[in-house]
Amino acid sequence: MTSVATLIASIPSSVASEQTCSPALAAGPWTFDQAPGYGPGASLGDVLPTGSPRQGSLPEEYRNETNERLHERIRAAKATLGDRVVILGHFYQRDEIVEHADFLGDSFQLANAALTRPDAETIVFCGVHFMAETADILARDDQRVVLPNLAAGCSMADMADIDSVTECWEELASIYGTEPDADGRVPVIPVTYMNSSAALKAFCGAHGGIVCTSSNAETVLEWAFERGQRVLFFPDQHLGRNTAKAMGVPLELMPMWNPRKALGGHDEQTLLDARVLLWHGFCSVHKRFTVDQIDRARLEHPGVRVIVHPECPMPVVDAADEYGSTDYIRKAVAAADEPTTFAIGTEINMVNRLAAEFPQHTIFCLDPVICPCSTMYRIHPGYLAWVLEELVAGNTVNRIEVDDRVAVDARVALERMLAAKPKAD
Ligand code: CIZ
Repeated sequence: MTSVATLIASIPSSVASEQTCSPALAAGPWTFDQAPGYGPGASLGDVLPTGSPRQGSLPEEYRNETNERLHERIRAAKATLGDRVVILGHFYQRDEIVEHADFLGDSFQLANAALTRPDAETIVFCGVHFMAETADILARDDQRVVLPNLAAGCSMADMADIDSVTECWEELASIYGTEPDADGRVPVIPVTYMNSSAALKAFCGAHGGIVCTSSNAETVLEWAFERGQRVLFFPDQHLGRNTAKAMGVPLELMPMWNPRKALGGHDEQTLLDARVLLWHGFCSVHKRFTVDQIDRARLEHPGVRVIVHPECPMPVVDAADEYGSTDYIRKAVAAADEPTTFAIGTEINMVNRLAAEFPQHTIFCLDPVICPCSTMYRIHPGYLAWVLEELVAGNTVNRIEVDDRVAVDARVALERMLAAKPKAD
């Protein structure tokens, strides 16, 4: 199976826009290091959020190095560092990075994996910014977390910022008040998806709320409904809607909050009746999946098993045979005894890796256009070689350090999440 990076590199630039979702994917990520507006965010055109870190130029010796030499340099630096470093690779990373990772998994599994390597002084997180922040919050005080490219952010995480959520919270308090009902349930519980800044996790920790992942979202909503009359769910509207709908919450009781409008764009009664207030965030990769793609897969592959991620829009989740987190998808494929055709609606690096790992099955991505998560894709072997060789030289570059005041409250919300086990476990 050809890696996604090799596949993109092999497409002539004149046709790249038809076969990939962005012709810019064919360029080395350092091409954009100095571009105005380039920074955390899923599309190369996203505006840099205020205060977000800038990568700066990757030294030329890494930009001009062949892939083969970069791999040799990564292996040599890793061997020199030994147990002092642990490299974590997210499921959505390119194969050229995953081959150097000590652990492969979702953000939650990786944050836990780092804890199993107490000798590691440095955790090199090949994922995106919010994942490195979470690892830093959960890591020991003497461990450092490094993100190889600081521009590897998450546009969904950037769609909810602490100021807009705080304003929303205050507006809600003006309607709901702050007093619990006769059953002791407070008016509203904040729930943030793992894909959010440390500041929002801290907001949840400080306001009786919790963090969820895509694997334990239902358990977390149950937890929240035991303690609150309603839930304010951010940033991913789709995960919130799909999960609450599966739990029987009617769609009309799930208004979407628009931070640019007074009362989020609703009248008071709608907000009073609401069970789940959804933020307007979404994932740029998962929103590409459509019901048409599912219909086509069923037409072309009778008997196909369609599994999609809960970050997909509701009609797509409804049309699929199953839905679940990356971990769910992996386990479902691994558990299939008979050779099966799977059409998967999640990030393409993960889908192609599953296809290579389970050759007894036919596995393909529902989206025919090659569209990796473009911020995950910014972790190129050049950046990994650079951060590792700097560590060998005694320098820590690209450290992600969450302010202690934020980390304390964020840890409260994360610990509540750790206690909320996924339904399938
Ligand atoms: O938590 C993660 O790693 C993400 C982004 C999704 C998932 O389903 O695992």
